[in-house]
Amino acid sequence: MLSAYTKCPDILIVDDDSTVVIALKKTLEKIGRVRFALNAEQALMMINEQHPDLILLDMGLPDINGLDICARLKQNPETTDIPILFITSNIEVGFEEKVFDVGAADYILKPLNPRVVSARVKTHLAYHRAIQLLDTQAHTDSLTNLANRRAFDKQIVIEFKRALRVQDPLTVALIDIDEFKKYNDHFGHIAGDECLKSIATVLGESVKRPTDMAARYGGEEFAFILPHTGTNGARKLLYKLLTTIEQLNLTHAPDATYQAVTVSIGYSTLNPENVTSIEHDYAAIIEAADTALYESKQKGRNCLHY
Ligand code: GH3
Ligand code: MG
Ligand code: MG
Ligand code: MG
Repeated sequence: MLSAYTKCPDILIVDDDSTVVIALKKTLEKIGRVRFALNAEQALMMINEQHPDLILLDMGLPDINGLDICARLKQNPETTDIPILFITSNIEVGFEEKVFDVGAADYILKPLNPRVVSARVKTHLAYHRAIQLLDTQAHTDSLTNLANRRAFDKQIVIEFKRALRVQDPLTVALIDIDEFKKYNDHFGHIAGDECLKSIATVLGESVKRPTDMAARYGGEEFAFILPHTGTNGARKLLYKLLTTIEQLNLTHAPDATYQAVTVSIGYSTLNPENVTSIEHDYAAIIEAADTALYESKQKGRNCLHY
């Protein structure tokens, strides 16, 4: 979670005047890793590939107007968060309004004063880091460090729409710790929290693709979002998870059914061709996984059901 906060910031300078680039580079190298582009086309390529933490953007570029580039980056969800500071000698009427209208964070006037540039860049990097940190915290469960319910709710909608668009299967699994009330009653809540963390670590490690998500759905219930995954693939992954958790051999309460802590799993796969309405069907896939989880509980726990 702290990586965004502590990493050396990447700064991109976009200016067609090489003397400006050299002067800025010298100033900003004390703050972060500095790259530069001499035109808009090169800049856009670098931004998409490297996702800088801050961009210093010349208003007057040879190929595309700086304002247009800024507007384009702000409209793209992938780049909208990157703070953009204009560098300009343009102080005509209405200029300030235009700069902020297109979503820039700030502007710096030429001739450049290195101390002012440095101070403004530091300020905006600090804002940017604070926002990133808050965003990470808002989407992370503080006990287990897994994605939280808010992150799950956002991601399931994104993945559902994507699955429909590319006609790709999507599996949702709900994973519930068996007889966890007995565990808490016997060992106490602090030990209960430790048990939740151990299970969560296994869950986090069992989803491997970058688009997979393991989340704490609530209490002692967890959820997986598995894009590009059909029923067979999901069954293999979830069966392995079931055994891995049992083999952790976390001693359960004496009155529990099994000696070790186990989980029950319910899962459901979306078949894109059968979908009739997005709102209804993405809730339906979670509901189906929940019904399947109930079946697993009914069948004696420590098992999975589709
Ligand atoms: P089942 O096998 O049917 O799922 O039984 P269960 O006891 O696991 O289910 P139940 O819903 O009756 O109880 C869930 C328990 O999980 C009760 C609650 O105290 C515990 N729990 C939920 N969240 C936390 C938490 O953050 N920390 C701890 N220690 N316990 C929690
Ligand atoms: Mg220029
Ligand atoms: Mg339970
Ligand atoms: Mg439960």
